[in-house]
Amino acid sequence: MTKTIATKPFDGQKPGTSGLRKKVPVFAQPHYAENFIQSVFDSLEDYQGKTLVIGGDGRYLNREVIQTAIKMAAANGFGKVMVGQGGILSTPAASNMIRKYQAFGGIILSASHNPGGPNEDFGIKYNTANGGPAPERITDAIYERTKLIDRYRISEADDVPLDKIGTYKVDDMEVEVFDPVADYAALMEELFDFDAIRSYIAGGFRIAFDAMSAVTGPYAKEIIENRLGAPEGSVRNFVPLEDFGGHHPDPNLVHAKELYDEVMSADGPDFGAASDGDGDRNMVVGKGIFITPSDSLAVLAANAHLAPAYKAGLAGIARSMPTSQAADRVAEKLGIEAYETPTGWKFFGNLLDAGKATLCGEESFGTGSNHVREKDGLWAVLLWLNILAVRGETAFDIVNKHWAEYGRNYYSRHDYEGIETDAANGLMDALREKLATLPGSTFGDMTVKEADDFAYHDPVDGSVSRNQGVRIMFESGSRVVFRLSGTGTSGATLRVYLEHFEPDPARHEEDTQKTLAGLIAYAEHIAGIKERTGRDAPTVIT
Ligand code: VG1
Ligand code: CO
Repeated sequence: MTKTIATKPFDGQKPGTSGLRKKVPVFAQPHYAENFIQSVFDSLEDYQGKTLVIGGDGRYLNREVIQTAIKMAAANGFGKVMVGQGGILSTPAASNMIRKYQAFGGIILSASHNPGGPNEDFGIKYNTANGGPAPERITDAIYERTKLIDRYRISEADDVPLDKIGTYKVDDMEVEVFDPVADYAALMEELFDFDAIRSYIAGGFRIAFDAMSAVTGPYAKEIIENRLGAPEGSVRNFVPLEDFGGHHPDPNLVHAKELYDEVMSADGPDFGAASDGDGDRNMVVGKGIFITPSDSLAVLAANAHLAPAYKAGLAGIARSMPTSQAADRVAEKLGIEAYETPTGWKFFGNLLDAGKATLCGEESFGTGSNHVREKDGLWAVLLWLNILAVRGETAFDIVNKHWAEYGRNYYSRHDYEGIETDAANGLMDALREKLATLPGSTFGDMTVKEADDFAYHDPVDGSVSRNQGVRIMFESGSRVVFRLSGTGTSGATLRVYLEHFEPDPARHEEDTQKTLAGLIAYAEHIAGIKERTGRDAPTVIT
């Protein structure tokens, strides 16, 4: 039986860089999640009788909202829901399920790398039939709908037994509870040379993978230990917990420091990797070297042909605007197109669908390819393993040789988290006002060449996305980029992206922060960060 429930709009249900993210107490208000889910359905057309994939990263509220979403899908006329066992489904695995089973779309419950728990974060994201995050046209429509919504539909049926694989009924709708790992693991086995990786590991190569008590645990256990033969214990923190063990499931040098230290120690593993809450991010560390996500994208692009799925070469490489330009140099050498998109994976979808790009990446620990329409943490780790196994060299040597060949893009991101929203907006507005006056101005020995507020013209559908970040580019090729985060749940986060290109191999062993000191000083000078935000140092440096 279906009920129609009267409701009133909530303010601020605007999807950000990657879906709607709020604190759990906000999400747990009566009708809050329901309003958003109904607004998603109301913004779609022709889904009657079709299939919806549902799953999440296992965080607090995951199971409750999954039950709600299933009952609402039934009441709104979907023909079938496919849901991961235990409510578990990583973001890239959800993308694969949507594509493989030709679903109409999917609902992913996650706030990614943000902490989970009764007072932490929760999120809902809608993905379309190509398996990718809904484009702005749809997220804008969803937001408009949330402002007007006055009723939602929900079935009165019982909860679905999420822990038991099988097929159930919710009113007339079928619900299939499936193994969230099997199809994904099969896909990875198609893409990569598992035999080569298996022998490399059997030969003594040691990997440590930290699932950070988040969604990748079951995937990494199955793939890295069971299928690739890494010894038990190679995958750690592999049980998804509702509060991620009280940690930030954010794989970077701050939150995955233990793993980093271990790989750097003389008797530690040869290679370390970690993934985030929903499994789409990756951090990779080789002995003696932390590989920045921007460098990782460039090195993976230069070596992708060593993996079976990419042996015919790449169609093109896409990176988000703040990501370093290291990948562009690889594209140039390969004679393929390089694309620059706004931050957020949704902008890669059209390029991948149109066959224009094969690999995509973001500086924020995101890398992926045309195998799905999301960034994919484990995929990146496996591509690294495939390359290491085939080349038989250390990650340290591979990256250093890469720099020697292409030059090194020194790169860092400085985040100022939890600053006042008004101060953050004021800072960005003031920067925008200055843009026209900047070209030709100097700071120390640096001269500004161009400055703008990045606008993206999608080459596939012609859509235009403006105000995607302030870029200041110097004659030397160095850059400073400023933008505000679109994934936070309290206050504002200012991100400052710093990049300096160094062609000379004699200068490839310098300290990154020291090398970028001039640009860091310029960023403070031009934006007045201290004066406007009261902060004299970033909260996170990656
Ligand atoms: C951040 C990253 C961005 C990434 C987004 C979603 O967005 O900078 O590159 O696509 O998170 O990733 P923002 O707007 O906070 O800078 V995930 O793993 O949080 O879904
Ligand atoms: Co994520």
